[in-house]
Parts: sequence; C-alpha cells; structure tokens
Amino acid sequence: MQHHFIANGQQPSLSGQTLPVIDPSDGQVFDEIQRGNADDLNQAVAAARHAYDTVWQRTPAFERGRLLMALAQAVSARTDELAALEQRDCGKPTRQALADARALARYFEFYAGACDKLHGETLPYQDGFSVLTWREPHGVTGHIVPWNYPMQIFGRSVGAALAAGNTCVVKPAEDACLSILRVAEMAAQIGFPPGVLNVVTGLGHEVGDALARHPGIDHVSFTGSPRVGTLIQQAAAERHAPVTLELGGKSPQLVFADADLDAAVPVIVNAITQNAGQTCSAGSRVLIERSIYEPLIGRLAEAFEALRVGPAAMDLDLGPLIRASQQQRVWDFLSDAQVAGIPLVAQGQIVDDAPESGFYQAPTLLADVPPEHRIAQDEVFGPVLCATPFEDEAHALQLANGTPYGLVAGVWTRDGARQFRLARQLHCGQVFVNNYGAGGGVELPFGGVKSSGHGREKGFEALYGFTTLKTVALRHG
Ligand code: TXE
Repeated sequence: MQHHFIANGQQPSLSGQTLPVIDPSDGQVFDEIQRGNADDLNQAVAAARHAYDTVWQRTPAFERGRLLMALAQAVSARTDELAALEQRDCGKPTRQALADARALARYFEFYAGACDKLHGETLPYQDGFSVLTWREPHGVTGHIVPWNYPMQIFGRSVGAALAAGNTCVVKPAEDACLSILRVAEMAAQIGFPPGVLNVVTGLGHEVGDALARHPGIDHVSFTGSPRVGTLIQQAAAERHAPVTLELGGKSPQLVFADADLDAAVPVIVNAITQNAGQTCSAGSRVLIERSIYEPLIGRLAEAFEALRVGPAAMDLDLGPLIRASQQQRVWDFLSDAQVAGIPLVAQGQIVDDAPESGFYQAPTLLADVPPEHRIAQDEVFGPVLCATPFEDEAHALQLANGTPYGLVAGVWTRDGARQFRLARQLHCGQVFVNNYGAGGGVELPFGGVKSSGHGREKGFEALYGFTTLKTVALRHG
C-alpha cells in the first residue's frame, strides 16, 4: 500500500479511499495508491508554502545544488530498483526502464550544477541610476505528471523547479506513481527539508483539478493531453498563474531521396516504437520523397515485421500499452483507418507468452495515408507509423506543418542548404537533422508550438520558466 508523501512523511488519504495499481503486462492488480482529494492537496500546499517561507527561500543556491547532486547520486545507486518499479507499474521493457532511471539521475545532476549559475543582469539606464534584474523563484510550483515517462518527466520538471528555488507539489498520473513516491522518500532520506518536495496521488479530475485551481500554487507545469491542458490553463487563468504545457505531437520525419537510408531506417522505426509509441515526441509520421517511396516502405515493412511485443520483463522491442483504454484508443484509430481503406503494410508480432489480459498492440505501418485523415492529424499514442509520399521540398514542408501540433521534426538529407532551410521553416520546438531524439538530451530545451503547448522544459531554458524576473532601479541621488 502506497501513501501520499507530505512534509517528509507518509500519509493516507483523509477520505480513506484508495485506487488499484495495475500491471499492464497482465492486467492484474498488484498494489494500491491513495485516492487523494482537495483536502490532501491543501495539506501538501501548506507544507510546501511553510518550507518555502521558512527554509528553502533562505537556503543558498549552492546548498540546493549539493542536495540535488546527492539525490542524483542516490538515484544512480538505485537505478535497478527504480527501473523495476517503473517496469511493473508502466509495462516498460527493462532497457527502457533502466534508461529512464538513468535519465532521472542525469536531470538531477544537470540541475544541481545549474543552481548557482542562474543570475540576472545589470542594465544601462539614465544617469544616476543602477538597474539590475533578479531571477526569483515563483514560490510553490505544482507539477502534473503523465504516465508515459514518469521518472523522466518528474526529473525534468521538479529538478528544474527545485534548482530555481521553488518548493514543489507533485501529482503523478494515477497509472504511474510508484517511482515518484520512492524518489520523494529518497530525497527526504538525504536531507531535503520537510515540505520541499510533496507528492499527492489520485485522479486527474480530483487532485489534478484541485492543484490547477489552488490559489497557493504559483506556477503549474503540466504534461498530458491537449484537452486537459486547456482545462489547466483555464483554471490557472482564473488567478493569472503562469503555466507550462507540454501536450504531445504528431511529429514528422522528412526523408529525401539523398538521405542515408541505412542510418535513417532504424532511427525512424525506434522513434515510433520506443515505449510502445507512447512518447510525446514519437516520430509518428514519415514523409517520403516520391522517388524513394516504394523502396523505403519496403525496408520499413521488413523492420516492423521483425519487431516483437511481450511482457515488460521479457525485455522485447515493445512492452504493453499502459491500460485498456489506451489500447482501445489505438484500436479505434486503426479501425477508422481500415474503414478509409488505408493500406496496412506491416505489423510486428505479439509473442505467444503474452497474457491475453495484458494491453498489447503490435507495431503497425500504414502507407499512403491521406494527410487530412484523423490518423495523420491526431496523436494516436501507440506504435502506429503513418507513411505519406511527397513531391518536392515545398510539399514536404506543407505536409510537415499541416497538423494542429508542433513538437519535433526530423529531416533526413545530405543537402546542407536544405537542412538549414527546413530547420528554419518547420513550425515546431525541436528539429533533428539526420538523427532523431538525439539520445535523451537533458541539456536540450524541449517543448512545442500550437497545440503541442508552450514554455520549455529541459536544459537551462527550463530554469527561466520556473523563475520570475524582478527589475530593481536604484537612484544614487
Ligand atoms: O491524458 P491526461 P490521458 C496524450 C496522448 C494520450 C492522451 C490521453 O495522446 O493518448 O493524451 O491520455 C492528469 N485536471 N498524452 O487520458 O488525462 C492525469 O491524472 C488536472 C500525451 O492519460 O491528459 C495525469 O496526471 N489534471 C502526453 C495527466 O493529467 C488532470 C502524456 C495526464 O493525463 C485532469 C500523456 C484534470 N481535469 C497523454 N485530468 C505527453 N505530452 O507526453 C487528467 N489529469
């Protein structure tokens, strides 16, 4: 049985209610979390405010850095344990779960080093004045975390917020709380003061909604669906609180005839099958220059057919999806595509040992996908790759930019001028040229435009989002 983690202590829900924790590999319940509500959240916000006012605000930046570095080391020493928790909770193959645990440590390490390097400026002004800017924390920040990469998204958001001097209240996704609760405990054990990092578990429309509305939360950081992103922004707007929204994408990979296909094929396949396609930056569309369309589809089909799907602990290419409703969502998209006559070119294999009660989906390659079809416009959040041919660079760009999203794009070409032209003209937050995803990239600012959201996570840039700038003008007399 898991508990909320408030002011460095475990707490049951005030209502006494709990929620089941389900293993996506077999659909069976194996643990329970607390079903929190607004009352539990109030306690966490009060603890965070008290910690901010009495301790954290006065803690020198280098001391915050030392604590974060100690947390990075503690996580590094326990990656196996954290990965095992995440694997069972989220159905991640072992390699993925371990990569996520290592990335969590890396986020804390990166932000530990950044704590005492965040500074303002001095500005030219009128004669007799000195003007300077200070970067100050918001105060208490709220973090609503999704289930696809709980450790990584917790690390990037909470790591930056703590480094900037905020205290935090975290609401993990109801499907994926275990690793986050464990890391909060670890933070307490290595000396984070009570109330600096609090975790309240529960349902989105209960605890999540209460967090977005809470007058004591000075900034909300949300990663999840555009639908809920809108609700969060509306709730925060009631009290004019700033929000950072990361809302997923329909990210294209543009493959030109001069591309190095040997390099491109495995990266394109991985970009949509990693974490069973449940990745905000998944490369879910491949746009292919007409002259290489047929041969590249052939190579992608071969690669898809070789992929194997099964229980997380088998550490195959793909594990299960997070839950039955997510599986149903993917099925609905695929049946719409079938009705529209979109050719299903290739699928991977679900292994015989996979329990019927698990939430499995074979990776699927669709060809000749009409760009306006729902499956080419909306986020499926499963291992479904949509291929569409293009005639020339202008057409490729029009297709690439032609969805409501704008998170990431990949460009595969040897033509240097085209690389720069497209990097400029693609309407999104990150462009990868002749690679995709670039190995995690804790250092690289990440976030979107349009329905992919606004604000930036990761890198040094995220620290600015977790601060507010104060301008101080001193007249010398
Ligand atoms: O997301 P939700 P769901 C996309 C992806 C997926 C779809 C639906 O396309 O198929 O969203 O997934 C909390 N007030 N992404 O339904 O509901 C919830 O508890 C406040 C992309 O799981 O947005 C969880 O912690 N919070 C994405 C978080 O929001 C609320 C990652 C995300 O859940 C809330 C996840 C409310 N009213 C889904 N309702 C990405 N960008 O990586 C829910 N939540």
